[in-house]
Amino acid sequence: MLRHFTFHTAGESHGKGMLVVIGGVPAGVPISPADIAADLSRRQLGFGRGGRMAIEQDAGEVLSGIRLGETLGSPITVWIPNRDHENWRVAMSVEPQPDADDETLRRVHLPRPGHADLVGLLKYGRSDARDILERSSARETSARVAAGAVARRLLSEFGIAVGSHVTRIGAVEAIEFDAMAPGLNERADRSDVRCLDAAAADRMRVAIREAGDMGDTLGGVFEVVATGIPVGLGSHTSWDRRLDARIGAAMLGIQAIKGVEIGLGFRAAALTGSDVHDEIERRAERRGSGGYHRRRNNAGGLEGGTTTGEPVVVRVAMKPLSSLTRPLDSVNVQTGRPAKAERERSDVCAVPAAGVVGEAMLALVLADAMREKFGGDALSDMRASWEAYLARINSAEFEDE
Ligand code: EPS
Repeated sequence: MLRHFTFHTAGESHGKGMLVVIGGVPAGVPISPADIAADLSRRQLGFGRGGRMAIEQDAGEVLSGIRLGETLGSPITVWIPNRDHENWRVAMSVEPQPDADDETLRRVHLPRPGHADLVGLLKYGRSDARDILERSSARETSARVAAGAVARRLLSEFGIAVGSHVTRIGAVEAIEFDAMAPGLNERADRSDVRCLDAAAADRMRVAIREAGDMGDTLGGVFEVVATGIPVGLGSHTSWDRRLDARIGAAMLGIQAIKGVEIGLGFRAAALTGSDVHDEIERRAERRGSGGYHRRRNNAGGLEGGTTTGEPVVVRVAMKPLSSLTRPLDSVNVQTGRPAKAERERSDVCAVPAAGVVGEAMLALVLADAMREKFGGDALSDMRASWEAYLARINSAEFEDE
């Protein structure tokens, strides 16, 4: 889906590890392995995570594309080993294991409602849902976050920052904040539910603990905000070039995501045009938006599928995870008889971690749109093109200025 700044992930949750190959990164972007490791470890945190996060210590090893602290313009490969693989050597063996029984091979015949298990079994002609769930697992998001960290580093060369915070977990909703990206993550990361409202954060923790005690899980909502974006990323000219469509697809491509809103989102549908649309005024110092400014940002930084120069604000709804320790009704796909679904070790709530994944996906879409608009094999070419564009959109002469 991304055409100019691309990434491909590979790897199974309990296989040897996760791999990501990132393409379209211009040469000359300063980057250190610590930039990638920092986001990987942020993704691992969060109240409500299960036992697996005590095993993994994701840092990511760069295998290609970076030399002496700068990108080369060649594909960047990052390898994230699965420490847990040590406990899954036989079950996840590449070689056949004819002597191993179903239990040793950790075969799964009881698909979990809400999970990819059953649809994947039918579509791919498999009988063991392990063949499906190993890849549908959200462990794969570690590879996306590594790619997102590279995208974030590129964006920061242009003054663009991306952050996120949690606004809802289950029935607990935080008070609304006009959150701006610079400094947002530093504030959100201080809370183990990544929520800026301390009182709501306390109630979120209680709700997560209660759901866990009941063998249940909880979803929620996180908001991703990007600032410093120039006017003109995306395009009104074709449906698939509209940046809101690209952001929506990227967010819905995250495991367990069921809803995406931009700006006011669904709330705008209940209001009048004059309540919704953001009035325009001149503000010559706003060079990134061509000297214009919106009095508010109900549009979430996008009009006509194109960035306005105001912050891009995206809210994303995550369903409760589908691995329950008190499982729901299902069917044994070997016998066809009713049975309880597979009981797998699981997180109770992964919304705080999903916010970090949402940042990565937004950073990747924005990096793609920046490459589309400003090209550049070398960062210096890209910057020259960006500066020429800013000069052009700020060149209008007005009688009163
Ligand atoms: C996941 C189930 C859990 C999570 C995992 C995603 O793993 P396990 O089955 O090994 O207990 O911990 O998330 C990660 C490993 C991760 O790195 O985020 C699932 O079924 O999607």
